[in-house]
Amino acid sequence: MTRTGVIVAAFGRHYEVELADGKLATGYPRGKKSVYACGDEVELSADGQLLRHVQRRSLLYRSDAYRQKLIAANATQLILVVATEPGFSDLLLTRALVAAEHEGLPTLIVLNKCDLAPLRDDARRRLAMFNALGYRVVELAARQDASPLRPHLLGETSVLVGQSGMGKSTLTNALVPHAAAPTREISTALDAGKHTTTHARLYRMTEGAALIDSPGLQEFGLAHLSAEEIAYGFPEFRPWLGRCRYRDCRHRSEPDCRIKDAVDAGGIAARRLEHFHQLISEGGNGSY
Ligand SMILES: Nc1nc2c(ncn2[C@@H]2O[C@H](COP(=O)(O)OP(=O)(O)OP(=O)(O)O)[C@@H](O)[C@H]2O)c(=O)[nH]1
Ligand SMILES: [Mg+2]
Ligand SMILES: [Zn+2]
Repeated sequence: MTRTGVIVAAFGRHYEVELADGKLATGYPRGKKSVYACGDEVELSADGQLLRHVQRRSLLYRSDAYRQKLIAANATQLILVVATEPGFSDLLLTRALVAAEHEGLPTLIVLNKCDLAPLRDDARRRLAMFNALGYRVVELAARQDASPLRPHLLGETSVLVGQSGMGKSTLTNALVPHAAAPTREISTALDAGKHTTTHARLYRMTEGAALIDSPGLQEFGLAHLSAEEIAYGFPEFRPWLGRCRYRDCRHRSEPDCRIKDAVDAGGIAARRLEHFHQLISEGGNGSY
């Protein structure tokens, strides 16, 4: 007899599955290569073999030329977590935003550790570019009070993504009673050369909401996206796409480039165009 459930923890070779009756079961993929992610709705056999996953509403993943790394399935919202310290990469934010745009996932940015006031203004300045694009930014200090985020979680399955040490698990513990997600001081985390959170886990919240905590990441490859898809992942580029003189314009130094015009006119941040060039120069995105 087959059973259905939701993957609430993804360890790679095995999975924790929450069955329809609320009980937990262990699920094993059939092949060596696993195609399942935290958040997947699955069917499994009586002995725990994962048979298939139901069609996904969304799949957030990253990839390089060789493989894909699934982050979460069926999330309805991406929450990118950055902090006043350690410093964060704005290029990584752009990467994750492009992946989310491609999946049609709304994104919210959390600026954590706002108790470290001297560093807050600099972080705010670096986030202003994203805020101006319409991405919401919520400021908080997870160690003191996570409530500014609560209204944004209602009815959503939110996945927390960000570099190691930004406070994703601290935030999870503040929002989910009894979550007990492990957290660690940054220095010791770096000494160990490892991220504190080693696998994604889904936590149920009240009122149908869920929160997925995921391991910190340094890379967010987009080899699965074509150059056109990457360009479309920059919402501020969209009005201009297809309107440059050359159909294959890379928006570098070509004449009559609408994107460059928009940068000159102040409608597109030069930094975002730099990010775009970085992303399409990485290969795996087809010709452009
Ligand atoms: N000052 C301050 N420190 C915080 C805050 N939130 C988290 N931290 C600290 O930041 C460190 C890293 O927190 P974690 O929650 O483990 O970070 P993470 O993003 O889950 O890291 P990975 O699991 O490695 O991806 C811990 O020492 C936390 O106590 C905050 O609001 N203010
Ligand atoms: Mg963590
Ligand atoms: Zn152009």
